[in-house]
Amino acid sequence: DGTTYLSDYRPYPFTLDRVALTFRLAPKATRVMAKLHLSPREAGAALHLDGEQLKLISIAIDGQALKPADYLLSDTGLTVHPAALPEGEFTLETEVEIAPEDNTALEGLYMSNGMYCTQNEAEGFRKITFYPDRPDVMARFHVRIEGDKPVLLSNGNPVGQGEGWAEWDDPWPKPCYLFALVAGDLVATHGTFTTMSGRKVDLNVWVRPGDEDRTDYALGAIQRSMKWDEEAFGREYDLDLFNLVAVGDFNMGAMENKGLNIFNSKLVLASPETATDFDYERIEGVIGHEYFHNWTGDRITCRDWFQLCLKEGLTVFRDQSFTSDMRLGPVKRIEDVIALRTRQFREDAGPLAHPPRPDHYREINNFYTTTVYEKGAEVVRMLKTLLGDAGFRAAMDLYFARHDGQACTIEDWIKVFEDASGRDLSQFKRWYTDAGTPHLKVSERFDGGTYTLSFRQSTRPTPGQDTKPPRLIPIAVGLLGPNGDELVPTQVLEMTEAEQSFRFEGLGAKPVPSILRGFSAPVVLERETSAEERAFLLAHDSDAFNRWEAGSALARDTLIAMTEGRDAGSDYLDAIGMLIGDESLDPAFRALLLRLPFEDEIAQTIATRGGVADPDAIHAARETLARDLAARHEAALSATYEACAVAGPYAPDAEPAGRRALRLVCLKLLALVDAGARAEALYTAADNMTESLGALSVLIGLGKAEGKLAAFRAKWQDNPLVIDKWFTTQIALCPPEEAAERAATLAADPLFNWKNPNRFRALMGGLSANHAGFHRKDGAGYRFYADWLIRLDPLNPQTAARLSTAFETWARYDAGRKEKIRAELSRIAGQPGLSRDLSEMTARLLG
Ligand code: B3K
Ligand code: ZN
Repeated sequence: DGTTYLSDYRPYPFTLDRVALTFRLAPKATRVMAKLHLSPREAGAALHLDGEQLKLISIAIDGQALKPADYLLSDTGLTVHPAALPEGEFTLETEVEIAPEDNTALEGLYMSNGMYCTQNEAEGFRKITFYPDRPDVMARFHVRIEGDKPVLLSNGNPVGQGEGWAEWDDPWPKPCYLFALVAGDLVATHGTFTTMSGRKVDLNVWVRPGDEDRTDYALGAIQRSMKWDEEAFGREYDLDLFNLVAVGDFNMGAMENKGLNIFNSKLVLASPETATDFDYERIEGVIGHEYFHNWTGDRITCRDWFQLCLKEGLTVFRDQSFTSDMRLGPVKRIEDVIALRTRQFREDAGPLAHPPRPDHYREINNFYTTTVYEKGAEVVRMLKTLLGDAGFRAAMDLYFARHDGQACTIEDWIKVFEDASGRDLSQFKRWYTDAGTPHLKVSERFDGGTYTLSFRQSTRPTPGQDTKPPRLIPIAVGLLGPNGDELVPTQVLEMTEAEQSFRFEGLGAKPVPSILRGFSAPVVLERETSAEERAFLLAHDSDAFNRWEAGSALARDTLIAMTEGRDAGSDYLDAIGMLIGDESLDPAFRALLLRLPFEDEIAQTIATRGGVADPDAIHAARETLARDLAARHEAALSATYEACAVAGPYAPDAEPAGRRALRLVCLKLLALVDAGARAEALYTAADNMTESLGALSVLIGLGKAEGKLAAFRAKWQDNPLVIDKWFTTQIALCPPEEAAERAATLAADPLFNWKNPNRFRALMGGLSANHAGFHRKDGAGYRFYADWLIRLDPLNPQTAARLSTAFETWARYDAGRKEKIRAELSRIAGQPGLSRDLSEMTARLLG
């Protein structure tokens, strides 16, 4: 049925050490000439090359044209019969024709605003030429580009250029998914970086003319990434040139092609007037991520796509560490855990659950998931926790030394950590092979000076995995005394059994435990605990993560009690009050404390505890709690709002960004008592997008933004990235009952260029982010969303499939909503000619 299995892996029977490619560019008929230097690794093997949607013009071996009987051509590739192959080394030359302009899927070679560009991961290269399109075939590429564009780029070093042509040579062997070509009318912002061994590297950020005034931040982020990777991992850049290109049509965030990173323009272009603090932080993080892939991805790549988390989990871990060092570490950790829980725990709890290393797929693009990326990063973080900083660094050094230039597996990776530490990590490996989020139930006993913490771990069944053996869980624990002092500083308990107890001796009084400090393992902690204890930890815990966690657990429990009509008490409101104006706490940290849990997160928690999530009740509870919070603490919120104003010109650094974040949280709450007066004033006064969009968002929530939205549209209509925000924000934050209609109105707006992935995501993502709006009882949200997935699928299956994950939570809701979601999924599944991408997704979603 077209399923690929990990267990079917076989090495490629040929080696391919050199490739020469010539591109003769034309929008409707690009010619690609490929010369592959091959030699057999086993006698008598047929030569199979992947290829899709290619028009074969010619094919020859060692200069001799092949006869039709020598090979077989199919929809998915080309196979040369063993009898037509020479015995030793040989060259295979093909010429094919492709039509970049008709490539709406944006995989392979396509066009964006008149510019040629490529996206080959995972399997796009087979849409460019006949080739063994698999990551374990690594070759040196020489590329000639002919075309009437002023800038012609590929990987590696430029080795010649003239009017209408350029040649590039990449000295580093690489799999074809890292091949890139860009040709267009582009301008560069130039910079340099001197590496730790004193080599000068030229840096270019390439953008469309007119965008060059928004590139400085990206250039600085490249320089900071290069420096950081030298300091934190001892990794030096390995070419004399590093090019980065921004494109407007891109299916995802960015791509780590060797020496030629290609980015979605929203992750490059930034100016104070057009980008928010959040955008700046993401730009720096993603630029870091792609740059760090140069070692973890490019120099050491994956043997096959099942090993994807080998490069992605590790590289996310690296970019998180980078951001943590560039900004506020504890705040970054909390943000990452919020994202993990809202996205990955949700995936792990639903029909799409899969291990960080899956063992089968139909369409690999459907496995670029939060489990592979973010959970993959958590698994690396746990290795670091288990080995300690020095042990981790030693293991990483061994990984680079042992596997440079290779295509590796998770087994290779684990072996490195075993060899570096002398430990047996076979139980730990289950984190890679088993799906689902472990639940950790905690109980405690205090008895004659001995304090005992007992844990029970269990993981619910996930699709295809019914039983889950216990995992090795690192549990970082500290104990606090009754006055809030740290009695026992953080230590890492290693849980290996299904049930296990740990004792702490010689304590004078019953301590208060701070468990899972820094979120030391991606698990759901279940602990019967009192609101008093949470408030105590919120006031005293020395671990910033657990401090925040105590506050957010209080908010969560309060909200859940409210949705169930139980008396929620005032513990949360009492506890949070003292912290609002506490100058000893970072503003960014206070902003996180004051931000109520997302509605989707509350729904997830309710479902995890066995309840049925009611989106309307959740929305109402959150509104009510916000109102109560504002009314109760108006004075402190107002004082903090004033105190956090940032003077002087805008800077995107962590410190002023944290103040703005706190200020905007206060603004949002204050709007519930001042009817939006402060938001009106801030919107008028703001000189940066963070504050304008923040103020506008508040007014949208109050239903008082119509005039401003129209003016905003008129002002920014020529800036696609700002217009994307305009689409998303008004749908995501408008009153839920209006969301579906608003989405429909905006879908008819001439600015809704739905073939552009950013714009499509802006609208659909806005709708799915409006939890109660998307899950409107009558199903209007579901219907609208499904209609558009059906419409997009024939053009861009990858993006359609990706967005179908909005439906993964259907099991949380009442029978009526469940049925409506399932009906939409079945309707999508029944479309004639549905893509492999979307049909795999609907099949898995329906279970
Ligand atoms: N490696 C790319 C993702 C490719 C996604 C293909 N569907 C970007 C990244 O993770 O850095
Ligand atoms: Zn990546």
